[in-house]
Amino acid sequence: MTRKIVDVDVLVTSPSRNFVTLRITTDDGIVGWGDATLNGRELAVASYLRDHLAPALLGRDADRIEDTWQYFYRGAYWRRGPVTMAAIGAIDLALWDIKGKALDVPVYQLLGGAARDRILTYTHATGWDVPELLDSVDRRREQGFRAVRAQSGVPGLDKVYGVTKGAASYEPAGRGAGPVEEDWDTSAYLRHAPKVLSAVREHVGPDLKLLHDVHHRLNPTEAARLARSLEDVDLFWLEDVTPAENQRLLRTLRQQTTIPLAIGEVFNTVWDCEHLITERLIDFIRTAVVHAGGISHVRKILALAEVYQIKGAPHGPSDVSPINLSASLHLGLATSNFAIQEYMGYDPLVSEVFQSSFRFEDGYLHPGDEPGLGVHVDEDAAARFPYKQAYLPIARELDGSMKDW
Ligand code: EZ4
Ligand code: CO
Repeated sequence: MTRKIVDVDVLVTSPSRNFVTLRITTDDGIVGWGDATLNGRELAVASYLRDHLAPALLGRDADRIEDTWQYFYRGAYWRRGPVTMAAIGAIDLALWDIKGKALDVPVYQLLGGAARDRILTYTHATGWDVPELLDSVDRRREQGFRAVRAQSGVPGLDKVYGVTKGAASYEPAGRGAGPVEEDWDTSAYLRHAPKVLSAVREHVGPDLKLLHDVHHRLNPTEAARLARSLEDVDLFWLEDVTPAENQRLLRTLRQQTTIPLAIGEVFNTVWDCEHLITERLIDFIRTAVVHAGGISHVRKILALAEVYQIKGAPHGPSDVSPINLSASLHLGLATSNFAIQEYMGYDPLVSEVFQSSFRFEDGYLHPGDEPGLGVHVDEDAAARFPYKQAYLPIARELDGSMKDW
C-alpha cells in the first residue's frame, strides 16, 4: 500500500518574526507540517522548496521517509549547505509528522520510544550590566529553569548581540533593507566577561547550570584565555568560541582547559562536524534538527556522537518555529545521549499560528503525546502576518574591519 503525496505548499508568515512552513498532504487526507526557517535567508529556502523540490515530491510515497531523504540528498548534484539542508529537513519533519498521524502515535514512539522521562532545558538571561543580568537570571529561575545562558554588555560598546539594552529585543533580526552594524571589541570583552560570569555564579550558588555563548567571536588563543579565566565559574558549557570553520586549531584549546565546549548550530550535515566528533574536540553537538536535514539525519549525527561520549544539545532559538522545537523534543526524548534543549520561548503572536502540544514544567520540556509532531498550524492566522524582510546584525572591529559570525 502506498500513501501518495498529492499536495505540497509553502507558507511564509511573520507573527513577530519570519517563519517558513511546509505543508504536505497525502491522498488519504493526512496533513504533515515541516519547519523550513533560516533566519535572514527565509525566502531562499521557500523558493528551493516551491520551485525545485515540491514538483518532485508530488506522487511519491509519503511513508518512505528515508528513501525520500536519500532521493533529495544523494540525488542533488549541488548538495549540502544551509538552504538545501533546511529544505530537506522541512520535508523530513513533515513526513515524520504524517507517519505519526497515520499510525496514531507521537513521533518519539516511532524513534524507539522514550529513553528518558523529560528533557532538561535552558533559556537565556540578558542584562547590559551585572545588576540587570542578575535580575534576568532570577526571573528565569522563578519561571522554573534549572539552566540559564548568561550574556551581558561590554564597556565601551553601544550594542552587543544577544544582550538586551532598554526595551529593544536582544536577538533582533532587524527589519529593513540591510543588516544593522554593531561594533565589537575583543579586548574589552575578554576583560569583562569573566568578572560578569563570576558575579552570576556567586549570586546563584552552585546548583544552577550556567552557559555562555561567544557567537564565534574569538581566535583559538583568545578562546583558550577566556576558557581558563572561566574555570572557577563551573560553566555547563562555553558555546561557539571560534568561527565554525576553525576546527583543527581547537585542539590547542582542548589541551589548555577542561571547560566543556558546545559547537554546531550553524552546521548542516554530519560532514560539518565529523572531525570535531571523532577527535572529541567538543562535548556537545548543537545542530538544529531542521537545519541539518531533519530527524532522519540528526539522529545519525547523534549516533556518531554517542560513540565518542558527546551529547546532543540542539539549537532552539525563537527564529525557528515550534515545529522544529517539537521535532527536537521527540528526537531528544528517544535519544540516550541527549543533554539539554535550548528554549527561548515565543512571542504570544507565534502561538496564534502554531499551537503546540509540548509542555514546560519545572525546568524540563516534554513533547506531549499527540500523534505526529503535535503542532497544529492555523493557516488563517498565518495569512494575517505577511513576510517582512529582516536581517541578523553584523559586527565590525573598532577599526571597521568585518568580524566573524
Ligand atoms: O544567534 O538563532 O544559541 N543560540 C544562538 C541563537 C542565534 C540565532 C541566529 O539566528 O546563538 O540565538
Ligand atoms: Co548559540
